[in-house]
Amino acid sequence: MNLESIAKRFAIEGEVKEIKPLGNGLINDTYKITTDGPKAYVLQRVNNAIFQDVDLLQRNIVAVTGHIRRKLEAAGESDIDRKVLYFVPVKDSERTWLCEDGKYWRISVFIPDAYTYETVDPKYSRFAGEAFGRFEAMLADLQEPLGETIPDFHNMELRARQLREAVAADAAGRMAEPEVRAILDELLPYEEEMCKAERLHREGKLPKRICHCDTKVNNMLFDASGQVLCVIDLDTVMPSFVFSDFGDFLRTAANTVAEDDPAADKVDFKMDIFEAFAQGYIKSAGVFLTPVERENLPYAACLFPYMQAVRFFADYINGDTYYKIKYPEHNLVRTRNQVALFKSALSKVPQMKAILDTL
Ligand code: GN1
Ligand code: MG
Repeated sequence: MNLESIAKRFAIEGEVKEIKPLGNGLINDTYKITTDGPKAYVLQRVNNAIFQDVDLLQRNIVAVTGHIRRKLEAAGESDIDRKVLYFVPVKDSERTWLCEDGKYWRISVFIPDAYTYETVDPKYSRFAGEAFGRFEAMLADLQEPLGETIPDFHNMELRARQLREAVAADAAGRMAEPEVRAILDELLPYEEEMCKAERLHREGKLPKRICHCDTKVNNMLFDASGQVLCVIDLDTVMPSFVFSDFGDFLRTAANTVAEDDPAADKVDFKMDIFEAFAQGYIKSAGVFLTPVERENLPYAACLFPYMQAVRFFADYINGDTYYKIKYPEHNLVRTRNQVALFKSALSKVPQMKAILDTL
């Protein structure tokens, strides 16, 4: 496949000089394009096995980035091109995606002098909390309805059902492994408790708002001084519970180790990261959060490691059909890690509540 010929079909400036891999996402393939012009670009192949409606996905993203851009302009912000992503249209078209041989492509302008991190200290965690809260706040008045790019993406009831289906089908014959049984027995008792958000929503007590839904630490760009420039990886921006953004950030940032570290005994949920993130988040999101949303933030901090454990585990049982893996046990290692994080977070709920009470 010729990446350069794909790139040339978009309205980019200058001649392509080099295209090389960028980042470490588990879903899409990402490349950086350098040109002889003033701008560099990010080329991505969107994984359309996972994101089945790329047109809807790109329309969501264009609506969101356009809305944020207009807000930044109205607020008289400087350096706006580094504070919101811009997707380049295909030549002679308004569309921002291209399908070639069944593969879907898009290009955004590369933001220079920006840094991503796999871990954060409390100071950066506070900046991140504020940035994700601001992201949600800025989108609160978006008129255009957004579609769900992955239907029921963070629906715990669905994820629990998918795990049960994986267990029943046992497609890879992995249910015979004693450890797999043991992990299942460990996870199931919490299922009902973890499905609380869907119940609250059905009872009309919990709204859906536009959320980012993939608030991993490395989905945020910082400038050299540590200020947050913008939020990236917008494929999953869709209506969800605010728990998504609060919980998924802490799932990656408050873990003492990476989500796939095999040393599950070293996993611990870091309260200083929680406290700083909560401070930042409440500062910018406090204006719109309802009491039910606010009082359930500790639940969100437990829900996301739990949901991720269920998702990694179901993928392991299914024979690794969803997440990219680097070795055969990778999804099992990820599962153990997330189960340990879930348990650590659960044991710290009283401390989380005490912190939130002070904010
Ligand atoms: C995937 O796109 P990426 O690799 O940041 C996944 C997230 C998971 C994450 C686990 C669309 O995110 O939901 O939390 O892996 N994205 C999708 O690392 O499933
Ligand atoms: Mg990512």
